[in-house]
Amino acid sequence: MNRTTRTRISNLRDDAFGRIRAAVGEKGWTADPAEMAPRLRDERGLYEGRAGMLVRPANTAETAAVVALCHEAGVPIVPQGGNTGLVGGATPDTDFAGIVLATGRMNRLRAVDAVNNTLTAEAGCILADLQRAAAGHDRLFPLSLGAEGTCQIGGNLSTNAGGTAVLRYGNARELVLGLEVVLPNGEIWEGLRALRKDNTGYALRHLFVGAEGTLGIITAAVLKLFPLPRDRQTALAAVPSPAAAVSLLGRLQAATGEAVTGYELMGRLPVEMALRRIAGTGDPFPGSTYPQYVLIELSGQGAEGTLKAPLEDTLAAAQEKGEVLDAVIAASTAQARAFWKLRESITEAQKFEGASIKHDVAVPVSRVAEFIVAATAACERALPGVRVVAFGHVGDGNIHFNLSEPLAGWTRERYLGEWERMNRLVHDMVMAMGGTFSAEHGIGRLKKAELARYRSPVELATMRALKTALDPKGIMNPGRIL
Ligand code: FAD
Ligand code: 2HG
Ligand code: ZN
Repeated sequence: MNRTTRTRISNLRDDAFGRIRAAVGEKGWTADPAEMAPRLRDERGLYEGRAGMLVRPANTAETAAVVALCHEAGVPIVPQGGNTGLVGGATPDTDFAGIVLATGRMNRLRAVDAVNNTLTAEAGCILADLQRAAAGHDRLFPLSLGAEGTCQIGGNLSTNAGGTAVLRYGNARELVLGLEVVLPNGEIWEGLRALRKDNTGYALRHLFVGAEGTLGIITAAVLKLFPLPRDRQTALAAVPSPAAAVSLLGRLQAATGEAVTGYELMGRLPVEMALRRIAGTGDPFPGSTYPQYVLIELSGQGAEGTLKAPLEDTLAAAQEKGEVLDAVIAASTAQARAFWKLRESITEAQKFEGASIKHDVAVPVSRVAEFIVAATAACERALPGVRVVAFGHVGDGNIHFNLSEPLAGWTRERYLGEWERMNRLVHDMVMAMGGTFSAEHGIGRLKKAELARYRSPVELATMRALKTALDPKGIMNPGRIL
């Protein structure tokens, strides 16, 4: 690129920046380095970038105006919600000259229709606020994950978030009926339909769910609500092995069917990390250590306590067969919360335990136990001293197979140098088992090479064709996913 072209692009960009500032008003942008700093690094501390400006539109019309200006001048955009994503998708590159577009000010709950069991919310609504709003109408919005106090529904949909209730209610994709999206050329697609049935051509909403901001900006969504459960039983069971955990899941499903709402596995090491690092966590079996734990949640519409007897009976039957070593059913909401706190603290606790090479993998539930055992042995053999932190949504076949730095003898840099080798070992194994190398966190920046490696040329070319058709100038979250 010669100097004249560079100058012309820079002038275009400056002009566009000025018009963007005018479009969003004073509250809608900042270029203050201190204010921008937390928006320019990712949750895991893996990436740090730069941007010309942080833009915070107040509504869909402002978002559309900003995107149209960017489209015209070729200014790239990184959309950002709560910035809790784990694959670097919301963090700009170090040479990024475009804008970060944060959705946080678009946080109106537009409507709740209790008869239709739907809620319409803007992208910047915090997930926990939506759960509370639904509960206020005696309804459940079931999407639930550790970052729910910070992540935003636009980010949840853009990553097709999973979490702890997928087993019963599905992931984010299954919870969305309609979307409003600002397309890469600044046009608004008004797809906020609240219908369970609508076979009118391509289901466009599914293109934007899981697109991680590469195809447009989700500005609002119609989400499904469910009856608020009347009965909820939470238990922690100590089990001898992952195989026993999977077997216990089958028993619970046979006994209570759909009532199995959450089923989370935790190895002893992640539990120890949470106990050691996070204030307010407690060992549910003080004085005893067990190899594996499962957190079980049953819920249903029967009278309070209805599910307790089948839960007790199933745990007792499993104990007789040696599949359960010990178990405690929460006697109060506070105790149930404490079990969940232990589970939800693992990600934060692991941060204090040195560098982590994470693998967000899934295999068919029938192969979860085989995977955990084989992958643990392979990683320990390949990297002696590595600490396997395996936990997660075993009911969906989704295991967070994280590898914490050995306790001694390694630097962070040297350990992270093992990233590619450990990824290969784990991901090859997962793929050979009919699984996936990214179950719920997405591709972002971190797993681009894995996508290119494991997805077929036909699949990649189809994705590229979609991207080019919708975003021919490549301004939406450039360099992410593909
Ligand atoms: P961001 O991180 O801001 O963005 C994520 C991606 O979406 C980026 O590519 C961004 O460009 C894009 N994006 C954001 N908003 C929009 C929009 N409105 N339109 C278009 N693109 C947009 N994830 C799970 O799936 N399951 C879990 O159980 C889970 N637990 C977690 C626990 C902890 C403690 C943490 C820190 C993270 C966890 N995550 C989990 C990951 C993360 O919380 C989710 O991916 C979440 O859905 C991201 O939402 P966000 O608003 O923070 O999005
Ligand atoms: C969870 O299930 C999240 O807690 C985060 O998906 C997993 O820290 C992780 O790897
Ligand atoms: Zn998870």
